Amino acid sequence: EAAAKAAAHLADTEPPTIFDKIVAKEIPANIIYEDDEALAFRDIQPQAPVHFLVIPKKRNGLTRLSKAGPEHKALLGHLMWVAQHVAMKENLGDGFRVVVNDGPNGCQSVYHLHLHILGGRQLTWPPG
Ligand code: DGP
Repeated sequence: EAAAKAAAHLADTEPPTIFDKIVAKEIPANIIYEDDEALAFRDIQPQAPVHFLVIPKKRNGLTRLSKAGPEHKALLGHLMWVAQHVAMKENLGDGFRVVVNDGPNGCQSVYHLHLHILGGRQLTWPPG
């Protein structure tokens, strides 16, 4: 498993994104949760009263969800756990939404995997 993780990291030849600077605390962000593997911070363009992002600190090849391999399964599960953990701390007990935009058709703009968590109002369906 360690070898697979190292291989995924070596395969990550995409340029770094602004999220690496947020992880490194080189640019400010409103960080609301942090552990060894994940970071949660408020989205700079909030689409709901509560809108935060959950990201892996190390992208490790996960420029987008569709790049996920078996070696990413545990990390992906952890990010989902963080999403609901922070959502509860943010008083979103009445419900919230988790979104992953993937690629051009998904309107992804930052190529470092991130979960959007949106809540604090009645959301509508379908999304745009
Ligand atoms: P996506 O379109 O799914 O790739 O979402 C990227 C999100 O990242 C978008 O909602 C805006 C947010 N974002 C971009 N740059 C920054 C930044 O420098 N700081 C913060 N807090 N959020 C950012």
